[in-house]
Amino acid sequence: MNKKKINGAVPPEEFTGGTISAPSKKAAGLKGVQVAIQHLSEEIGKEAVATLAPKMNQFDGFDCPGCAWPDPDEKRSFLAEYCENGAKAIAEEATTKKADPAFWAKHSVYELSQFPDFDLGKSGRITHPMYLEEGGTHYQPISWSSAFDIISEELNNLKDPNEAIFYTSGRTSNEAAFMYQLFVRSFGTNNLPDCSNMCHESSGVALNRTLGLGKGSVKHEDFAKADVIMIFGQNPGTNHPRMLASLEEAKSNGAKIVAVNPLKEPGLLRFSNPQKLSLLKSKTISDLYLQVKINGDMALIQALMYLMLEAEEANPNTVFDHDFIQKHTLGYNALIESIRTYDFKKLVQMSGVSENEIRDTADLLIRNKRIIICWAMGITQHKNGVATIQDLVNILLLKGSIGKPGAGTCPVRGHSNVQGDRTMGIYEKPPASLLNKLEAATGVSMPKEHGLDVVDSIDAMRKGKAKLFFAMGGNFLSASPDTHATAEALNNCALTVHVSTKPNRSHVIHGKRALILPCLGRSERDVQHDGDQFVTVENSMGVVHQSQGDRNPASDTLLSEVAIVAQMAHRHFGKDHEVPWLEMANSYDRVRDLISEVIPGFEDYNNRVQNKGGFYLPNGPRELSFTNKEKKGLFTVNNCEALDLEGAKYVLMTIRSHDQFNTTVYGLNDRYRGVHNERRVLFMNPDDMKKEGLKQGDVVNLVGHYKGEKRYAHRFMPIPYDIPHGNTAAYFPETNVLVPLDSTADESNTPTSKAIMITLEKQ
Ligand SMILES: Nc1nc2c(c(=O)[nH]1)N[C@H]1C(S)=C(S)[C@@H](COP(=O)(O)OP(=O)(O)OC[C@H]3O[C@@H](n4cnc5c(=O)[nH]c(N)nc54)[C@H](O)[C@@H]3O)O[C@H]1N2
Ligand SMILES: Nc1nc2c(c(=O)[nH]1)N[C@H]1C(S)=C(S)[C@@H](COP(=O)(O)OP(=O)(O)OC[C@H]3O[C@@H](n4cnc5c(=O)[nH]c(N)nc54)[C@H](O)[C@@H]3O)O[C@H]1N2
Ligand SMILES: [Mo]
Repeated sequence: MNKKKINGAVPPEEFTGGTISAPSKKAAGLKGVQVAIQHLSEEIGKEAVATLAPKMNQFDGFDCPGCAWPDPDEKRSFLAEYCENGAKAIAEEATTKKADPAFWAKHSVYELSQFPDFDLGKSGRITHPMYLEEGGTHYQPISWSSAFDIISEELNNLKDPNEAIFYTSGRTSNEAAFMYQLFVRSFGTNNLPDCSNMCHESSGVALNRTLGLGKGSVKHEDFAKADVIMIFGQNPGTNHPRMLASLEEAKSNGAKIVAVNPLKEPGLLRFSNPQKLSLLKSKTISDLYLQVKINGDMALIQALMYLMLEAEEANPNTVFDHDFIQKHTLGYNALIESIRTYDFKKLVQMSGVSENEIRDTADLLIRNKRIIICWAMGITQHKNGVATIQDLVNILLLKGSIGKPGAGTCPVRGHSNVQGDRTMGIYEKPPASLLNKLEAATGVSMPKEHGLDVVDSIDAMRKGKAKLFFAMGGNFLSASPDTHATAEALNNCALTVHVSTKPNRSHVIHGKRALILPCLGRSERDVQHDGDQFVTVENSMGVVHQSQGDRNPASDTLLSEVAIVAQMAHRHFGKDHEVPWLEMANSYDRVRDLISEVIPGFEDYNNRVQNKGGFYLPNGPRELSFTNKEKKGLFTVNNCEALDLEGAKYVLMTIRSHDQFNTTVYGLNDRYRGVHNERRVLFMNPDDMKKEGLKQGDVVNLVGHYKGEKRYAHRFMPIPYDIPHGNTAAYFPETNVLVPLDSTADESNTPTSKAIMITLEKQ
């Protein structure tokens, strides 16, 4: 399909005047504390910093709206269980700046579309519901009741409920997520795409198949008990900074840490813990740093399994845990047969890692028993993401490293409640058991046909098969692949609606009519008819706990996400509907009571969530009870193939800078990688730069190649960086325009954001 380009869909392609320095050799430390305080002071004022920061991630405070790394179950630092990037996340939400009706009157939608993402986000908190009428140039304030009238009118205009798409980002609380999916299914569709489709979906598919649960098996405390921790395709120094404290503890208990990453990320090299008085002393994190080629991971894992099998055959019963394999697994012989056919030399070469380093790593796996494997977007956002994760599981099963202390799977989640949202039923492919329980508990009949994920939703909107787009949080336009295709999709809709805290590009690339519904943030007090409310969230390790803000809301007009869903549902279904929507929003205890009835593991929810620190959800693999089809830990045979360059020259991975949360740009620095005041950079191998005749300060266009089509991202500054030959990196979302909509991971349909085939065009 030919793409129509909509002006303003991509941020302005202008440089901000960057400087480059040598990358840092360690993460956090005093500089981290200083930057955290600076961000908070700029957004909320110096005085407020002292009262806000200590509330984050404490037992009686609110959950950090940043990442999903868990809080320690017992000890919580007196200084506050937060980090530099958590502080930026909260500064962003608690800002005193306002995108109020005067702001929207001053700037037309077109004008706002020409703002850089940084300026758009920094314009402040949205204070009132805003409406863009058909053909309108400016958003105008509208009452909540008129906004709900418009939504209901457009829902009634649809010929089929499947013409509506209901997206969710991962900050939504359990209560809001549960209400939202109930509303959507009561309306008649399972079109519930979420950010997870672009994130850890590959983990969900692989783990469900092999272990029966799409979540990780480790607990926070396992880190302190591990012998070996492998970290694949993850940059915790920036994206999960509190994980570094867990790694530090693991190390002081004797664990060996192996990082696998095409970039030498400073957070994985050395760490100085800002919560300790020995601030200036930094500690080494990784014992081995395997600088794989982009997507060289599967070759590396298979080379490791080859060496493990060799050692096992030389000394039977010393490497593999045969007791475990016999009792708890299926498919061992087939895997061993396939390992025997591996071409070791070829795998080494495909991985990009030296044979010596691979042998050193294999030794660690051969000699030790308690192994944790962590991974994130460097693994999931590849065509073979599912298969690579299945191979990671193979290693753990061979070692019996599942369901015992200090061992297991650790897919490190992104958004702070992305895991909880899925648990609550935000899923386009709901299991029949969920639908049956919803029907039994509410008396409303639920749609059985599976719905659309992110990529398929975009396709449906582009083709005019879906006409209403509703987003519970997030920034669909900028986060999704193929920006121009996504813009066209939103543009095709009769109505686009965003429940948001701050302005973003999805508000300015809109349907015929558009609404912005402003909601409370995590740190804000939530008072409903029956009094003060708290919400609950689930972290990356399956702990469900309370979160309660106590700040005054950014405006009196804001509604909570729960109230927005309840009022929208009440308006649409009328007062005689089976679900008492408004009463549930009056007291979230009622929402939790319904969750108790419907979602396994949430029995007696209202009582159990009173526990300090919350409670663990049941986790089959952790207890060696596998609920997949085979009822066993399943070995799989996975085929290792080289990336198809599509005739292009370089592979591009799209990554996060240190100063952003997904599409929210906190600042223009990527301090650890030595980039200051600039986002339009291309990290390149110095030899490759030489070959292209490029020097620092030159400007190139990135040309994406896929199935004979070309895509362009203009004006990037190549900078020499320690990255494998033929590999490049640049930031998301500026490069999303290059991610082809139909280039997705097998089975999970996750966009392949870490492997885009490009050539360079010198300007
Ligand atoms: N401050 C902050 N925190 C965040 C976020 C944020 O944007 N800012 N985002 C949140 C979300 S939603 C998520 S999902 C997580 C994301 O957390 P990460 O997954 O750490 O995020 P990315 O920046 O995408 O980093 C991917 C890492 O994988 C490496 N990589 C890329 N390709 C490959 C490959 O082929 N093989 C290997 N081995 N490595 C590869 C990159 O060099 C990079 O270090 O963080 C969450 N936390
Ligand atoms: N090229 C490329 N693309 C990617 C990725 C990549 O690595 N490379 N990563 C992918 C990943 S892992 C993810 S998770 C997605 C992220 O996709 P999204 O979750 O859709 O994007 P965010 O940037 O996190 O959403 C930010 C917006 O959320 C709103 N918001 C913030 N807090 C709240 C709140 O409390 N409630 C509500 N209702 N709204 C709030 C604000 O208006 C803000 O502008 O992007 C994906 N896209
Ligand atoms: Mo994510």
